[in-house]
Amino acid sequence: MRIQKVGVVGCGLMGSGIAQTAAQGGFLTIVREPTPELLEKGLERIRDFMAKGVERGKMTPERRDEVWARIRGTTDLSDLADCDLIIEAIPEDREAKKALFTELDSLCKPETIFATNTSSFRVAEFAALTRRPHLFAGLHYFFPPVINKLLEVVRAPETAPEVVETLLNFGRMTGKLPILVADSPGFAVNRVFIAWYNESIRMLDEGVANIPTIDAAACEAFGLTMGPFKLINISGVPLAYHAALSLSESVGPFYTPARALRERYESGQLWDLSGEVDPARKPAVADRLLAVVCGVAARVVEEGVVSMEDMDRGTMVGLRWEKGPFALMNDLGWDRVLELMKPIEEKYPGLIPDLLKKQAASGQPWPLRYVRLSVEGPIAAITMSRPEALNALNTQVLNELKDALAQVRANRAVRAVIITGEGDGFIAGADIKEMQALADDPAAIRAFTELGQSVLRDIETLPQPVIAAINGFALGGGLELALACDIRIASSEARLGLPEVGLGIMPGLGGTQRTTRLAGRGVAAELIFTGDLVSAEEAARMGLVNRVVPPGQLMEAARRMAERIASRAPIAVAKAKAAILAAERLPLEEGLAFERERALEVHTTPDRVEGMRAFVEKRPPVFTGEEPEIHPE
Ligand code: CO8
Repeated sequence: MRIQKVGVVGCGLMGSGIAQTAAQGGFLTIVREPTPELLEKGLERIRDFMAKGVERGKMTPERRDEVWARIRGTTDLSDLADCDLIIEAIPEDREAKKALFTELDSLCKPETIFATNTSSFRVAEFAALTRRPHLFAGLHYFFPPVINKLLEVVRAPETAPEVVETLLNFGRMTGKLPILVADSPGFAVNRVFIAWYNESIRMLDEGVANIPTIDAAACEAFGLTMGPFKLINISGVPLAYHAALSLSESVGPFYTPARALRERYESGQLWDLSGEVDPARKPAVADRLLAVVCGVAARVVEEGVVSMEDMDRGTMVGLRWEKGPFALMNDLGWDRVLELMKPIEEKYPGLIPDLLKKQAASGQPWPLRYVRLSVEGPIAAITMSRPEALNALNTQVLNELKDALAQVRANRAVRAVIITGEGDGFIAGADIKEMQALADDPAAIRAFTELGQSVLRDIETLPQPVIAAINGFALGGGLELALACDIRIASSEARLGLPEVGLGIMPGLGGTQRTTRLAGRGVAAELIFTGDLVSAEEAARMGLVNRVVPPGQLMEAARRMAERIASRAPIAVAKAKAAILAAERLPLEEGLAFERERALEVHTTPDRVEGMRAFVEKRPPVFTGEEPEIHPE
């Protein structure tokens, strides 16, 4: 499903930002407000936001003009009739939304996808009013939509899988980090977020601590710069109140707005943030918030709304928490988590779900995965899936990648492998935060470096060819990983480099060796000594990348190449790979001898018989990868 033209209905605070991100993603975008005055105000919002972006150096004037040129305004809903996607971003008024979708359904071409940005209503309720529930989903943006990268893609019961896939891709192309959630009240992240601030205010109600202490404890426990009270002062008391009220009606009384929140809402006043932090009271506040958040997060996952990994990602990216609830629980360990849960279980019976209790009883940490392996026919795809850190390589990721490679090695049906990254980055290097924590322990840094080198060597020595589909930043260890692959295809938007010396370190995962072998000493020296990032085109000119394709065609190009490789004789390909690698270490005479022996081995395979026979019979060959029979003397 191709999206080229996007309609955004409503150009208020959310709609204007949504329209800007769509235009930034390269989509022709039409915004609609019902009157010329509202439309002008909405367009002004976009112009202002982009002007601020230019002032702050986040956007060049050229980029602003280019984005602006893709935005049109209208007051006439029928101008949206031929849009491929329409995103509704009008105020949270159920009847108004119903009327809008009914009208759009009769106006728009049958294949237009509809998405609502609602945060309070069920997507299915609106989908059911149209003749296209399979083309109906939610796109739940977070404030401010241009800056906050989180996007919940809401799958209603009838949403077609290809629509979900299209919207996930649309989100990525507009610079968002999309997570997939089910159509349930509050979706995923707000369930946790609202529980977090409402519980903070309840502690104020109960006199557990004062506002500065609760804010300070929340900041420390979740690695934040702003606690719940300060945040609500900025985003608005009415918003916080209504969001809690709405969840209390749909999910249950646990979300009933805390007394002080209701009072603030009724008085129209902000919180008074002044006062002294009481260090003695901080631990009790932090413990209670951690317990509530972890319990609710596990409940939302148990309900099948979201995966554990996406819940963590959503809270980190959308709420700026340092760690998600599941990673937090893994860090705390079950003894501590259960100790935290005890008083919460008594206070809110039934809040802690069986899922959490069962996992605790197993004694095993939550099985969070950051590397996804999928095998379709003869092609394995390995996706580095830690987009909140641009897929940076930490010990856990390296271990998971090692496992995935071992599975691929053992699977004889796999004949080609693609490695790519989720989100904006391919891999932005080794995880600097983890390395910083290990830095004073030479043995730990050595172990990390050896693990990284061994995983990259696993890629290099895999019998199946490996294609790196470089979708974004390939930096430091990320470029080193790509260089360990056999072939590199890059998106034209990818940026590559070895910036280590700028961090006071040097490449340690093969950057000095593989760059030199592939592109020569001059290129290696320039990249490594300057630490400069280069474009995909420059990298191709340097010989680091085989080819460059437009971003939307990257995976298709990688897949097509993998399919061609997979259609060839696998033993011939594997032995040829070994011989190509040998060329890097052997003098020519020895290399030729190595090649000759491999070629003779390949000559004895049933696939050689099949390949030549098929040529003579003028038909495509069918290769099995069967090993030759060994006849003992
Ligand atoms: N490690 C950890 N986190 C990272 C990394 C990384 N390498 N790269 C990005 N992230 C995180 C950021 O911290 C940020 O998260 P948060 O907001 O929570 O801090 C998130 O990813 C998004 O990144 P930015 O907000 O920075 O995104 P921008 O689009 O503004 O910038 C860049 C993108 C230019 C890629 C920028 O993130 C950057 O410069 N990253 C670091 C790149 C780098 O220096 N890589 C080399 C790392 S060192 C290495 O790989 C050495 C390997 C060998 C080690 C051997 C040791 C002996």
